[in-house]
Amino acid sequence: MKKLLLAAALACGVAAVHAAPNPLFAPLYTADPAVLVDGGRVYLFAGRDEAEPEGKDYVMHEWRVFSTCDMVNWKDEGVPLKAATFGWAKGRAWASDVVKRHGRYWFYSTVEHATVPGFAIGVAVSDSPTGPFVDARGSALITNDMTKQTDIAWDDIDPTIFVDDDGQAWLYWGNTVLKAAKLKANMTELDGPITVVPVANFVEAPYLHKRKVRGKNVYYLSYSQHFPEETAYMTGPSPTGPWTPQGVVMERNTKTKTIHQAFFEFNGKSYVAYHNAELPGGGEFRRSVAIEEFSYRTDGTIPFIHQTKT
Ligand code: FUB
Repeated sequence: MKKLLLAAALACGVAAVHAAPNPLFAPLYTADPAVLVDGGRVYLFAGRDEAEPEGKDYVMHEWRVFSTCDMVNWKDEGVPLKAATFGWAKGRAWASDVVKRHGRYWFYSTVEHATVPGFAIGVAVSDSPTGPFVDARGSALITNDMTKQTDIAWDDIDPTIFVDDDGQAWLYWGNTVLKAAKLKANMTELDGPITVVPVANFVEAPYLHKRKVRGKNVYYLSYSQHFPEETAYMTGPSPTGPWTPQGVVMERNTKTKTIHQAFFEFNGKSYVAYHNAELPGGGEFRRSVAIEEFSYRTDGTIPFIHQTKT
């Protein structure tokens, strides 16, 4: 029976009945998953944690991409983008998100700026979801102006990119303060002012997705709150809300303080990707991506989703 299931999954003719065992992508330590479903495959992008076992900070130079057509067998597609690809950046390949638009793939990435203090957001583009991606602007899309007293070096991180059915692209990002802006159709320029979205206890990792509930569009804005982090979300009737807080859907990690979720649908099933640090040898700066399958309630809300812990 097991062999039959494996053969079916390998052929990708049917949806797998279970997902690959967590944590994923051993022996690599990976974090900050972003997911793109395209052409019958799931592409999962993650930063690679390269810190030593007793490391005291993130060491991240590149993003990795893995793909599957059955949620069981993952292919390591290599390195689609490095922080060094952005000539204006100092390094530090923090969280990112990828979207398809105009038949091309757009990679929004957090990196540390070389000349403007703090982190910034760049945009890279490729004709393939597995890259190679190239800098689409030659400069940062978002820089940290550090002009306000409340500005911190890492408050312009963690982009999530969402293109709505009307073609409008929305970028959300931030740490401590959640920010939002429209993008022009070229995907490389802001279209209007940056707005601040008030969210109690918001820390980082915003993620915007949309689905139909009883025939109506529901937008889900999920994020990490508190520190150590837990995953919470809000829902609204548009990409700008108004937002109704819906509570916590994933618990804190015990081995790392961050989570960073991405919700997606594939072959009629719902999943959330996130990271903890359950891979042997893991820790605060040696995290591991995992995926849980779940079912939305009939009213569209997300049930509490337990992490796989070892
Ligand atoms: O991976 C570096 C940072 O840790 C990310 O930008 C945050 O979301 C947190 O996961």
